[in-house]
Amino acid sequence: MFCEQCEQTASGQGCHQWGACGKGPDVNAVQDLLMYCLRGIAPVALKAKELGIDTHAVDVFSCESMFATMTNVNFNRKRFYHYIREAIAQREKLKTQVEQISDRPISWSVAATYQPDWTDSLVAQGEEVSRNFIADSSQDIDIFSLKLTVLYGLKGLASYSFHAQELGQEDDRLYSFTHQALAALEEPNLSLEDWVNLAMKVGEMNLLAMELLDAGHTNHYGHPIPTVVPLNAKAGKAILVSGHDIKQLEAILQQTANTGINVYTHGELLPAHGYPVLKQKYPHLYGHYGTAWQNQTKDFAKFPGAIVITTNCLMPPHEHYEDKLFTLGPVGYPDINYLEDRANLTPDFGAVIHKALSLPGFAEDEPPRQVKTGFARNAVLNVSDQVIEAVKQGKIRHFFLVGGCDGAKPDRNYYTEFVDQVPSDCVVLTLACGKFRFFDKEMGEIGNIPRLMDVGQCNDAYSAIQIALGLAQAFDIGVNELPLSMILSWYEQKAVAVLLTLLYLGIKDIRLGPTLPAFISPNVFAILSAKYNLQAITTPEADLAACLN
Ligand code: SF4
Ligand code: SF3
Repeated sequence: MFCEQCEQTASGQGCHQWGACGKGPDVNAVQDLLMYCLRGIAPVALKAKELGIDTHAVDVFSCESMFATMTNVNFNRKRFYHYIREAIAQREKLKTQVEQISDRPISWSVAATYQPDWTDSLVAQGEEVSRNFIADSSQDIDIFSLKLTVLYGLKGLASYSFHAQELGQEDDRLYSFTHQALAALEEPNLSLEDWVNLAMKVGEMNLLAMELLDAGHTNHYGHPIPTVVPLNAKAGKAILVSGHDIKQLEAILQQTANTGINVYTHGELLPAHGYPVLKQKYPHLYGHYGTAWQNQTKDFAKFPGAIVITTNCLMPPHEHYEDKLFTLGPVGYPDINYLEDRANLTPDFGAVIHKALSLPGFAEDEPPRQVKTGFARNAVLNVSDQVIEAVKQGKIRHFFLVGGCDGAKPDRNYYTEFVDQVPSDCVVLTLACGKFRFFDKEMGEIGNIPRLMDVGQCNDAYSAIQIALGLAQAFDIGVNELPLSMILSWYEQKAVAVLLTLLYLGIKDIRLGPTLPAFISPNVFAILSAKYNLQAITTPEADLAACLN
């Protein structure tokens, strides 16, 4: 196998025997085969769009199934068999429609005519497709690097497009671009410059996807407001909801209303508490449980109720909690309960409720502990006058956006230490699951302005961008001239997409860690450093000093 799409890739050089995430070579092979099938759908979908044929089913399918190939999403080989069958069926159906309308014969690419041998091993066919992709792409290490950057960024983009679509927010530019970029991965003759441009286009389109997702969230649930969230458990039956999917969280809240069950968020669902509509409508959306995704095997084992995983990051579960674990949507694991969609794209959570009621729940109230979330763009920009005044009076010297993914490696302590050392006249904005390294730290306030503000999930990078642009406009300077430094941590492909968005916007001096992506070659990194001054993190002391200089 070969996979180097995430930060924990083996020895920083690619997983070859077995995934450090727990993904086996068989699953990796069928994921690669699915990606090849999606590269085969792409030209057919583009031709269909050109002819005015409805491609919606294929568009949504491409995004959802690509999402399933992201790190820590789906480990179930059989699920990928199903996706591959579906991909070929959808492609052939669309092709028939195209050929009926087209006034001349079409010569399709090899990928667009590919047919797996259903009587033989799909794993072996996936391995072959993967070997061919590497052989065709890797003669030029820098082009291979950019191809992988585009491929991994596309997966992140697909995941946000999928979430936005669930909330009724779609834009054909996203789907068309996704197919164009997938088709480009089969193009042998693109130059280095073409690939750099395509990577930036992934960033541009990801900005649109995050904007649509932001609209989906705020239209349904209101603009987040600063909200206190209990971290202590409360006596009673309990369901824990993990991942990023707020629509599925709402469906669980609807179906658990009046059951006496308290619903807790986990991981990237913490910011859900900031949405006023959810808080008002569902008083049993009680608190947050546990910390970052990589601690889930301990946290889930202790949780005395049912657990639903809506998206990444799922770790291979331990046997002492797997019977209370449920997955849905693109997420899956062999022999773990999977909740099928109903017509409105949310499952029947009856089995989850039944499980939660059969488990002990929390016996007693724990001593109070809390955090605050909900500092999204509206909340922050509403007090921009006070922020600007505080900056002008020298009360706030600098802003740090310390955000991104968390992970298990010890060198991620950099982010905890960095925040510990931020001087008392500076403000930290944070987002995504990397915040769990310091999210409950008491940092106090400067005037009325909290020194630690949680902007939201990783996709709320959109909100953070709007905050930065809003402040730049208020100060009447460029965003790169703001007293703002971005200290980012990455782990999976959503973070790749977000990073490409920030580069597309021309944001400079980003510090990235804990290690640089294995798929970025030294030359490609040199190109990005020269243009954007993108740099690797060093030590908290040295980076802080450089940012404040
Ligand atoms: Fe390795 Fe990451 Fe790929 Fe898993 S997703 S196989 S850890 S590179
Ligand atoms: Fe975290 Fe998996 Fe990336 Fe949404 S939940 S940021 S790692």
